[in-house]
This record gives sequence, structure tokens and C-alpha cells, in this order.
Amino acid sequence: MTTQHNTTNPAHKPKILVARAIFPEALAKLEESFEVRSNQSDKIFTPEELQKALSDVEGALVAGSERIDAIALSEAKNLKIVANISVGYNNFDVPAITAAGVMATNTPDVLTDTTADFGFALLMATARRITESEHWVRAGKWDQWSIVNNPLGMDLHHSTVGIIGMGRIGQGIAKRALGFGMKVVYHNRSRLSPEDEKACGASYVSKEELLRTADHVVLVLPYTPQNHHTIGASEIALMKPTATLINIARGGIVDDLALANALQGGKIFAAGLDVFEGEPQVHPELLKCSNIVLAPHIASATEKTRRAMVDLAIENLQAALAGKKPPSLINAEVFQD
Ligand code: 8YV
Repeated sequence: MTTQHNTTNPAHKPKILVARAIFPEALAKLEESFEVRSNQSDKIFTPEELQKALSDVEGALVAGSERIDAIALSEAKNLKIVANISVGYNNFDVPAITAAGVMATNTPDVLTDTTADFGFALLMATARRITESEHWVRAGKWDQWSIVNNPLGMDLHHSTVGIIGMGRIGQGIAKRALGFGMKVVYHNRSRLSPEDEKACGASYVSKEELLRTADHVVLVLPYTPQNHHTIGASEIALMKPTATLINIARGGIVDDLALANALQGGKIFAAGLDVFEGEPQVHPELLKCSNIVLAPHIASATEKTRRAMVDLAIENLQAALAGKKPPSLINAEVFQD
């Protein structure tokens, strides 16, 4: 599955792993300085393959599909850095990586606006039933048009959006919502500064109040074991029957089966999902729902942003292997000047 890219003078080039396909120009740039083992076939490594692929490299570029934990690192005697091509790093067991003396990095900031754009797009598509409408057209049902028989949606303008997880991307969604005249409420582990709240036009509320009052609930919080099933049957029960739920955070933040049951039972109006429990699998009950918009984890997927993510991951890797502090180091305690 992997291909070895030999260089003219490998003795002077540290060995690195590129665990998923990246842009050819980025790979070529890496090959100038490193002996690159790359998985350009893009078939996701099994845990055994990953363990073996990490065993003799000094650096690795990985993505959310690679779980980096004590087992993956158990043979990695030369490894100095694992550079995630992703801002979220729930695929990293950070204490295990730190214990192995390995630097861990991610790709913050470069994807904030692109991801916030997508969150808003998914919200609009869900509230206005855009994919359902497309299916309606494709099924030749347009001639059944009537004032009351179209797929009727829910308004965004002048409605209330509730954002759970008010980091950079959550704040980006809030700012976009202001342009639609929406009221913004949010819930977060910690409250924003008064200046940041003002910039987002956002009011802090409890999670329960948010779920009870929001017309649209958008999830943008990081996945941690504490955040597992932040939204389950009892949280959905607090939501308005007319509400939409958008998950661009991580699979596991929502109990997907509970959501499917709620959508099928008309407990909420609709959902838009970019992330799933056990992705790339999608719960079969979700696939049965018509009042849902499904996307394959594409919130950061524009060419410009994916290139910027790869470039930042490479910058992190190059810095670490040159003995410098990577720009987005997660476990600073591992870095020694
Ligand atoms: C990635 C993401 O595309 O950055 C993140 O946290 O979820 C996406 O931008 C995905 O994780 C692949 O690594």
C-alpha cells in the first residue's frame, strides 16, 4: 500500500511518513528535504500498518483517520513529531504522545472561515430543505407544486441560532448569523470576554436554555470523552419541534440513533450532519430519514483551505525536525530548545 520515494542521498535526509494522499506539489516539496514514505493510494492504514509505518520515521503527517496512541507509537523509536492535517485532534492520545516524547501539532486558524461558511451553508440547506427539494425535482414531482405542497422550510432571518462551542469557528458562525438579522445565543465551557461577545452579538446561556429557545442549534465543540453525546434523546426532547440541529463538530457529540429516532418521530424539524459516529459509516436509521442533509466531513474542503492545512502541517513538521518550535504545537512540554 505504501510507496517508497527514494532520493539521491537518503543518508542526509530524515525519514518521514505521509499517511494520507496530499497535493503532488506538497509531496514534491517534502521530497526535497526528506526521505518520504507516502500512502498516496489513500487507503486508510489498519492499526498494525500504522504501527509499522511509524516504526522507523522521524516525522509523520497524519489526518483524523489515523489514531495516534500508545499502541501506534510502541515501535516508533525515532519519532519526533506527529503533524495532524486537521484542527481537531481527538485522533491523538495526547498524554500517550507526550509520554513518548513526541511533539503533536494541528492546523488551527487556516480553516476557520471556510468551516464557518460551510456550517452556515449546511444550516441554510437544512432549514430550507434544499436536498429534499432536489430529490423532489429529480423524482419528477415538480408538477405537484402548490402553495402548500412544496417542501416548506423554516426561516433563518430573524430566528434564534444557538451555538454550542464558541471557539474560533463558532464565533465565525455567529458573525455570519448577524448578517441574517438572527439572534445569537451560545453555550461554551468558558464565557467569552465582553468584547468578543459584543463582536459576535452573542449572549451566553445555559445549555438547557439554548436547547429550549433556539430555532437552530449548531454544534461546533471539540470531541472529548466529557463531550460524548452532548446531544442525546433527553437534550433533543428540550428542543422545539420546529428546530434544526447542525453538527459540524465531531461524530460522537450527537447520539446518532437518538437523533434518527427524533427525526423519524417528528420531535425536531430537520438535521444537517457533516460528521458521524463511526464515520465513514453512517447509521442506517439516519439514512432512512428524509428531513436530513448529509455531507461526508467536508466543512474545511475548499482547495485553498486544504492546501493551507497541508502547508501548515508541513511547516510544523519541518520546524520540529530542524529542532525549532512548531507554530501550532499542542504539547509544548515536549519541546526542548
Ligand atoms: C479535516 C476537521 O478535514 O480540521 C478538522 O478538525 O475536521 C477537518 O478539517 C479532517 O479532520 C481530516 O483530517
